[in-house]
Formats: sequence, C-alpha cells, structure tokens
Amino acid sequence: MMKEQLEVIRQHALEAIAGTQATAELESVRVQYLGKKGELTAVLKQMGKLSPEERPIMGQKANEVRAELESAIETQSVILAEKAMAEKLKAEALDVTIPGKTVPQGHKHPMTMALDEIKDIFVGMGFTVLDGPEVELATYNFDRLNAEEGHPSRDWSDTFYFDEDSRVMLRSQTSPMQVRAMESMDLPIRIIAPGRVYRKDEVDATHSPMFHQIEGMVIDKGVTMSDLKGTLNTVIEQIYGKGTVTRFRPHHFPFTEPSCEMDIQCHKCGGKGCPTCKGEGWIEVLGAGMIHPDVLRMSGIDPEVYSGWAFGMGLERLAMGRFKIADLRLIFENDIRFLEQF
Ligand code: 2U9
Repeated sequence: MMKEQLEVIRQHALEAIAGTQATAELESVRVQYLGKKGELTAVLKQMGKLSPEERPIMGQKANEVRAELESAIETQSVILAEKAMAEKLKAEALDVTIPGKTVPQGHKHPMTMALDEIKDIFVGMGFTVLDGPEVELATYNFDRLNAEEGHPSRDWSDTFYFDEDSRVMLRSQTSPMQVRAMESMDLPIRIIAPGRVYRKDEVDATHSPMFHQIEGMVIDKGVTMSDLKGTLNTVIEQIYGKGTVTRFRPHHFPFTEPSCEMDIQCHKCGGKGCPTCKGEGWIEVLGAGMIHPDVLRMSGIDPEVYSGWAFGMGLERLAMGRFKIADLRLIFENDIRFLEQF
C-alpha cells in the first residue's frame, strides 16, 4: 500500500520537476513534495503504523525516492539557470556594429591659442610665466609703477575701485605682477605676466571693459635697449613670420624711461598704406621701454647695479591681427558659428 503511494509520488514529482519552467516554480514543486508539509514527508509520518519488518524496507524505499527527487531537482535547477541566463543574454544583446553618435569635438578659444603660442616663444627663451591677483592694491597697480596720485589713469572714470579710498581695485594692467616679482624673486629676473585687466571702457569694435594683456620684464646687470630690441624683434618674427620689418618709435610711459612703441610694417600692403594699416603702412603691436630707475628703486633694486627692460601688449589686438577678426566683441560673445572657424 505504502509502496504504491511512494511510487505514485515519485512519478508525479519527477514529471512535475521536469515540467518546471523557472527556478521559483521548481522551488514550489520541491516544497510540495519534500517540504515539511510535503507529500513525501506525509507518507514518512505514517511509518509508525507499519510492522517492524516492513519499516526498514519502506524506510529505505522512501530514502531512495527522496534522493532521486533531490537529484532530479538539482539537475533541473542547473537546466533552468542556464535557460534563464540564455534568455537574459538574448534580451540584453547589444549590436556593437551599430555606428555610434558622434560627439562634437571642441577646441581652444582663439585667445587661448594666441596666448599659448606667445607663452611658448618666451618660455623657449628662458622666461618664466607668472600668474597673479586680478583684485589688486592701487599701490601695486599705480604708486609702485610711478603713476602717483592725480595721474589720469587713476581717475574713477577709468578704473574699477572697490572702496571709497581708491585703495583696492580691479587691476588695469598686469604690471603689478612684475612689482610683486621684483619683491619676491631673486635676480636676475626673466618673466612674462599674462592675464585679464579691467578699464572703464564702453564696448565697441575695439574696446571692452575687460581685456587681456601680456607683459614681460628682464632685469639683470648690464641690460640695455639693444637687449629689448633684439628680444622683441625675435619674438615678433616668430609671431608674424621671418623677415617681418619692425620700427621703434619714441613714446612715454610713467614706468619706463626711455619708452617706445614697436610697429610692424603692414604685411598686406608692404608699407604703402591700405585699409588694414589705415593708410599708415605700419601697425602698432606693443609698447616697451627701459624700466624707470625709480620703479626699480621702489622695489628694492639698485638702479646703479641693475637695469631692465619691459614690454606690454594687448592680446586681443594680437589675436585680431593674427586671425583677421574685425570686431573685438566676437572674441567675447562665444558664438559657436564664430568659434568653429578656428
Ligand atoms: C614694471 C615696469 C615696466 C610694462 C609696459 C607697456 C609698455 C605698454 C600697453 C600695451 C597695450 C598696455 O594693453 S595695452 O593698452 N602697454 O605699452 N607696458 S612697457 O612696463 C612695465 C611693467 C612693470 C615693473
């Protein structure tokens, strides 16, 4: 009687196990037959009713059925896991041959291109590149550069001040960095100081209240105007091409003496005069001069022992000439149609 019962359970259970489609389903079949309240367990509970002779035989049979079912469940669980994995792989399949979406590639802003180029030239000549604060003390921006109280560039109509006493300001030139360098660096000094500067200018095709300058300075024993001319001629030839003709005109700056401005002969008309050079034949590129003895002295350098030269140039003007940009505002607007052209 019990033997038949075990056989029926065995048959049904094996069929049910083989028919399962998923791991969860297999687990409920296992519980149905082998669980605490399962069918096989129920039969085993009746063992007590058997005679002592029958008991071990039935016990052995029941154990065989249990072992067979457990092994069938194990086999089925491997089959179902493999099936689940195959379905998952199919569902998540990626076609790696589909062409990707192209991401537009950016590039440096023309101002950065111009700055990097000029930095490379000076670094190649042994200059160090300095960085410094844009919010400056008027002492560094003006006094220490020989522009005393009452100098027109100190006027409130020209300079962005932070306080009523005109002591803290947005730097109007990168020169205060050179003053800081004179204070902190050992001589000789060979540096360039590029960066943003601020002046109260109305915006038009050639003016902006914020623009970029690059200034530079050399201080050593025996430095002369010919070092200034030789170095700047070499730099300008690297920027504008070998054989570029230059000229130096006398000028005045409070921080240099003597002072000069450097022009290049118009590359468009070769000096005859054309719209590019506004009929002049020459294009102004930078200002320069021998550092004023008082400027050296104010920063603790003895002008009887040391001398130096300095220059300053507007980076936007350089970039506009170099890349043929007609309007300064284009440089700051960041219109992608403009930037894409570089
Ligand atoms: C120290 C001593 C001397 C820096 C110099 C110029 C001449 C110059 C202008 C160019 C166009 C400013 O951007 S611009 O408007 N700059 O002409 N700058 S010499 O001379 C210095 C600087 C620092 C201690």
